[in-house]
Amino acid sequence: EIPDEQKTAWKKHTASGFKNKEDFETTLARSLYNCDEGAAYGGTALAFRDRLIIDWNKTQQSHTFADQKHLSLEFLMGRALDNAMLNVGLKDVARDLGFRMEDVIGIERDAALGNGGLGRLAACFLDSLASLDYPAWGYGLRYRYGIFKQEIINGYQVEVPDYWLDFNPWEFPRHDVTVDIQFYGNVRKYNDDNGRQVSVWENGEIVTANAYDVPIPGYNTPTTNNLRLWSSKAASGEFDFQKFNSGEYEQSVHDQMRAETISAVLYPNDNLDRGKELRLKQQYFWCAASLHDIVRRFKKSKKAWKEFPNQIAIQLNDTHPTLAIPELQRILVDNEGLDWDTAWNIVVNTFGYTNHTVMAEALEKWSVPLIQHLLPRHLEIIYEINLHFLQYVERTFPKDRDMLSRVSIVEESNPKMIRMAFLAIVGSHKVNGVAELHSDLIKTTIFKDFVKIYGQDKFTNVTNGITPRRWLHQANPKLSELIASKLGGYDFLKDLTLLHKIEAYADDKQFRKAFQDIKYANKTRLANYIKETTGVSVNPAALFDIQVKRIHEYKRQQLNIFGVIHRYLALKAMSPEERKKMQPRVSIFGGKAAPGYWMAKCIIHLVNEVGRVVNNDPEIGDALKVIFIEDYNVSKCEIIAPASDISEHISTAGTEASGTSNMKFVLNGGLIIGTCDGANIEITREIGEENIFLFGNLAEDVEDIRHQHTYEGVLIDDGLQKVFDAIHSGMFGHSDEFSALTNTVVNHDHWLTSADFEAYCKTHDSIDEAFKDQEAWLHKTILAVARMGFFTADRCIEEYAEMIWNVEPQKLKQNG
Ligand code: 26V
Repeated sequence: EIPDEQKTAWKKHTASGFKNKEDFETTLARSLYNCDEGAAYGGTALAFRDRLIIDWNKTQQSHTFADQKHLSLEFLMGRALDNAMLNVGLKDVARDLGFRMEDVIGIERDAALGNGGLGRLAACFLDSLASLDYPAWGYGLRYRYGIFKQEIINGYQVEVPDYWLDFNPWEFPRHDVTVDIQFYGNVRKYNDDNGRQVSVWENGEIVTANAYDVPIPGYNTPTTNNLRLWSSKAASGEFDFQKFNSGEYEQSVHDQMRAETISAVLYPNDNLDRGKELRLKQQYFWCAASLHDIVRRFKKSKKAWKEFPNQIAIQLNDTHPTLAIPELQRILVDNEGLDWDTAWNIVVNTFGYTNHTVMAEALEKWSVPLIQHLLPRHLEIIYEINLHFLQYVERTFPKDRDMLSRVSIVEESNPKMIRMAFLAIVGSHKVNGVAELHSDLIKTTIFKDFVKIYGQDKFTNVTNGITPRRWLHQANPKLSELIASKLGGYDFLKDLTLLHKIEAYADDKQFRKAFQDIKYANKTRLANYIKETTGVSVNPAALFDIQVKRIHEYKRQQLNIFGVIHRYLALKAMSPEERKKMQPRVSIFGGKAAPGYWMAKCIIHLVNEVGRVVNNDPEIGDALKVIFIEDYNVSKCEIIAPASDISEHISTAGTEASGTSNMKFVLNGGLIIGTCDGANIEITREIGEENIFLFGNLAEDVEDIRHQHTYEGVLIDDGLQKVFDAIHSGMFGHSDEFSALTNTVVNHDHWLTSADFEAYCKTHDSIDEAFKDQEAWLHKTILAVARMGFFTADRCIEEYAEMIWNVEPQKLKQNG
């Protein structure tokens, strides 16, 4: 029961977002006197939404066509209300609502239209684009089901569908914005009056794309950009009334459902290409709808086609949107009558391609027969693009015969496959990686030949970043406030390099104390959450060691849990007195495994079983706790990231393109244990190598070690062997459950778990040592925070704008 005075206070403030009480009551269809947290959320969200809409409309009126567009199949937005309040600048008004604001905010479901880093990066970029006043739109799919919810039942991952749309105040259906999308059919050719060959794609099946718009408010600016999400529906003319009337309505309902299936679910794989037809349909549906929309808006401007790339830049978030390249070429040649070369010039100057992985199994390929069937005209265009490209390569490298088959967009396998990354490179004017090491690696490995062909300049690096609005101010308001108190305000939220000024306080006793208290409070908040959700009590004074991210062999959660077992065995072998001297630890894991990724699921199971044994071992007590946090997502990360002492970013060197949670943890006053991989390297350069715990083999040596494994077998580290013996003894449940996990290490150890194990454990020992000296530890963490300015997504956007899009901010007039 909520006390009356709270209700009244809340009513007063929330209703202020509405014109009057009646407006509020009719909008929510609910009496103010019958109001729970759900209604409080609904009311507050609708009130803030109304404020956004005014700025949104103004922004959209003033940005008519000079736009960048981000094509991404994933936007991992998380919650919107907190962000809307912050950006509209009324967060403090909302703070004294009658309800605890945290609880009201906590009602909102995550918009989880993404798998992990790639989708969250797109969301951070939207925040930065709006905050920096760039006119920009995101285009994505309105999945009815986002990434599945993870439940842990008896230690195993179980997937539950994420139906998130029943109350979503942040989207606006645009019933007037629809695009008809064609699939299947055939291509008819004829010569027009000028003797020019014309291709007509005809027949097949039509599905309608409906637009839903989501406002993206910038921080401390009226600029409010748009995220347009497409939803699929049976084409209006297609619902077959004849069938319906003649009693075949099952068939007609079936057709309807078939169409709606396209935008029904987000594919939960990251880093594994399975080549499913429905996924290709999703890709084309969304590319075609988006491009149609972009072209329609451009045509309204009445500008010449050659102006297209000056008005519009389209950034491809990985290869998932690559069909946009042949689609734009098709629109320009088949529909608009441009000649091939003029059209191609426009296409190449319009697109930029961001690569997010070097791992072979994640590089998309589509079978030629599948594309032929689904998109016959696009296949012709892809072949023609390839022909022009290979002719160019042959002219440039007449002696290198192998080159042609190596770089061909069409892989001569059985069946033939279209290599989407190659198509993306050929169809874009810039290609970038997401951290320095990664950008170097793509140039020297998977895209090496393309550097020869196009030269260095086509390839560039934009190191990832994160938005400090969500990942500092929202997630860690107390730290943000402390920083603001020293910097004289919150300007650092828009210019993160200003953080360097807190370096001056690294030795300030009072500041250190305040910093330490905030960390302790954040750890307590997480400890409470862990207690509520798992029943396990953890001591906030212990060292919190956190690894949260998608579960993947290359990210090496197995290395972490083997390390934990190693620690457990060591603790067990100690006398109680010795054990007391050890640094108490809480090892926290979280993350989803793709539903079909068996090895990843084994890792989750092992973590849970180890937790069950360790947490119930009376000899161990607070010396070690092992926690698996269920259903890790964006909003949980907002609680977790501020609560680490150490976080783990321990991928096999050369495999993690960048990583972005590494940035979140350091920005929130935690240190890192990591390999020399992805953005860890640049983080080290910025914060200083004395403030990070690096270990393990280097990317340049990984291939040699693997080669050695193949020819000489794997040498299992002694400590790791003890861990395996413990697992095999049945200490953590039936050892058969984990034999795949230990066998892959013994057989080939592709991820260098054994080769890096000793260094990993030793580094953890030095972390324990370092943590004992809390003053020195605080010094490190404060310096690290002060030096994180580089990793703001605002800097990324400025780099993209200058190097790739050639666009400038466009400020709205405040009172216009
Ligand atoms: C690939 C595929 C393959 C086809 C099936 C579905 C699917 C879904 C996603 C992906 C993309 C995998 C690449 C990816 O997520 N990369 C991550 O990008 C982050 C942002 O740049 C970066 O921080 C991570 O290191 C990188 O793993």
